[in-house]
Amino acid sequence: MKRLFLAIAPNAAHLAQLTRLQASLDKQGRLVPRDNLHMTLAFLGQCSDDQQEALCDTLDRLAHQRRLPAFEVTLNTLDYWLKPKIICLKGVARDPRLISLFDLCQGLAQQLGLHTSEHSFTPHITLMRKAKVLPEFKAPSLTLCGHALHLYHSQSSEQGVQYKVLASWPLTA
Ligand code: 3AM
Repeated sequence: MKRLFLAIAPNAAHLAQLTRLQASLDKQGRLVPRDNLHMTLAFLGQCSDDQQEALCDTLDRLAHQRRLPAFEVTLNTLDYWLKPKIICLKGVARDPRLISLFDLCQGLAQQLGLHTSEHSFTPHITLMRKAKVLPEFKAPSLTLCGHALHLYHSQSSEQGVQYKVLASWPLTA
């Protein structure tokens, strides 16, 4: 079994902006390493090899049929989420293509008997975990263009959590 999730990776320019933003956060928490910064579309939980294969086959087919839409989303608000104790840069899913990609990922998870989100979708990138308080400054605005969907394997090791990309699919403009 592998702990998997589907997500979008920020490009190099966005990573630079995000790490600058992280540098200005109070050090009361654990910064997410640069290589781990991502925008989750579906946390899938523990997946068997069969579930992973079925997921990848379906996403291969949808990508081939150009049914995975590219999208834009603006993340411009810093927020502190009390329950998971994270600080994130969040936005609102206004682009219908992003909403349909989120619905598609959640629908696939449901069909395969995997974890689905019980919350409404708030696009966000987690910047800090084990955070104590929300910093009081205005966030920069960052517009992400989603051009690829990635399947990540989340592995815990002594060095911390590592995310490895297992598969990627192009999103069609
Ligand atoms: O994009 P973020 O950082 O919010 O919080 C975890 C992270 O999301 C989330 O999956 C992403 C990759 O690890 N996650 C981890 N465990 C989870 C759970 N049990 C979870 N989401 C929901 N339920």
